[in-house]
Amino acid sequence: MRASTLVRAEQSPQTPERAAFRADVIEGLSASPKQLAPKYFYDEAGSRLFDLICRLPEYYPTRTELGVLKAHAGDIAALAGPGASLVEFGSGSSVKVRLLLDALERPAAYVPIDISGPHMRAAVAALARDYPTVAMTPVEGDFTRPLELPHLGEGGRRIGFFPGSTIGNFTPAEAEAFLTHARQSLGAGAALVLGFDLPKERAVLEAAYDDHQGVTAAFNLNLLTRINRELGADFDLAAFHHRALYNEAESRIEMHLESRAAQTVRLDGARFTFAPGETIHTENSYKYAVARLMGMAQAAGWRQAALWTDPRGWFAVAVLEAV
Ligand code: SAH
Ligand code: AVI
Repeated sequence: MRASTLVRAEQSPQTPERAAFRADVIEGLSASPKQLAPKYFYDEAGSRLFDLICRLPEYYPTRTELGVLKAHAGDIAALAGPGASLVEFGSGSSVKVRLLLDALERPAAYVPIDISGPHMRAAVAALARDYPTVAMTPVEGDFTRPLELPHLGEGGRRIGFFPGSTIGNFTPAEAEAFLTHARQSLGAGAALVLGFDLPKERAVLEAAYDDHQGVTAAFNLNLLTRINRELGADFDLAAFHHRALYNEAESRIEMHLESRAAQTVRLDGARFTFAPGETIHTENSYKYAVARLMGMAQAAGWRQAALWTDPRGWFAVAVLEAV
């Protein structure tokens, strides 16, 4: 089989998701500055790399949030009440939800939502073996778009779960819109357990997003591998360099892929030229002060029922209730 035939074979089938990916990549590489949406990091390789990131010594958010959740799982269970249903936005490997499932009184259902379908389904299959009495209905999809949630029974409370500081990967306007839509889709009487990363020293932040082993660099560069494989582009990975910098004025870590030289990349009939040092902006990770995020939550129709941080004040978990 010739190489060109192979490329075409990998590009099929032309699903609506693949067509949207192609359109977004062409639009993002045509923009100035060039940009790509972070939701596209998560193909199967990207999801595996994210799991490795969570175990890195420099990447404090996962273990810090796990500490806060462990300390307050009982408080969350008391707020949720018996027979609650959990809906996790961006469930990944469904690790943190185990703390809640262990603490809740007779949890009824778990609905993980994730764009990375095969990775989510493998995680949920393992979870279902450990929690056989909890009804599990995974939903593969983009949580920034209207999604049909499965019917969740009427018995217990609906609890949204949005950990990991994934809210920080939205712009502030997108984050507020997400909080509004989450409240509407969870419905009256719902609560939302929201984990978010707090502003801190530049050195700590930049190390967390540019680790010594180069795992975060591989995660960032995997986006180009994915575009080559799924869309037939010809990115030369060796010609791009991972960059992570703290933009203090915007209170966000930015990840970029920086072109090492003048070069042209082809995708379909289009050609995208790069100057040396020019970047593709691939991710923002906002670090919100508590007051700012609680202001956004309030504007989105939520009130703060509880809020905890770790002893260093690096990461916060809030429980919000629909007003
Ligand atoms: N909740 C887990 C995983 C966080 S990583 C934790 O806290 O550890 C972010 C997860 O969100 C990934 O699994 C990714 O696939 C998913 N994700 C990112 N953007 C998404 C989108 N727009 N729609 C649905 N899932 C998304
Ligand atoms: C999923 N998200 C909250 C991670 C973050 O920290 O913004 C993604 C990530 N990017 C680089 N490292 C981790």
